[in-house]
Amino acid sequence: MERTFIAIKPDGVQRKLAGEIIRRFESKGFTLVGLKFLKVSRELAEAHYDVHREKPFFSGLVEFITSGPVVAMVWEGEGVVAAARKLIGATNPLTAEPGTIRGDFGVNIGRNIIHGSDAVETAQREISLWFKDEELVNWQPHLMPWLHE
Ligand code: YYY
Ligand code: MG
Repeated sequence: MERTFIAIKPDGVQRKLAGEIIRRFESKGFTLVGLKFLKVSRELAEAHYDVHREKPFFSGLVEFITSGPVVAMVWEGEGVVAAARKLIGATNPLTAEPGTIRGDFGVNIGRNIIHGSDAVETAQREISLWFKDEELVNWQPHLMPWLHE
């Protein structure tokens, strides 16, 4: 079953949006398989955003993501990687559609509340970067027959 890595960034945590965000993923029908609350080290932040190392916003991004606690999660479900990106909305909250997390709660690209893996391979890389195997829970939610034919 497909899995994706989701992180509620320090602004989302400070703004008390964690419950609302988790509710949206739950309500959609995805399954939580990993969750932790942590202050991110510079080393983890730089590894996570390695693809953006040469970008002008990289140092500010690392500074921001290490500035306060984040909620790191792994969610599971059919097509969850792409569907989570839809729930999250466009990178810039100002242009993100209303109804998406960034569209509903954000105004600035540098404070866009949440991270979601952009592809299945990226998700696998990010999940193994943030979580040990034994921190992920394999379980079968009882509502599966009500979500799938
Ligand atoms: O995957 P996503 O988070 O939607 O965007 P990315 O293009 O991967 O950029 C990662 C992160 O960097 C973004 O969430 C905010 C920040 N950022 C920025 O501060 N300024 C930009 N011009 C582009 C991205
Ligand atoms: Mg990205």
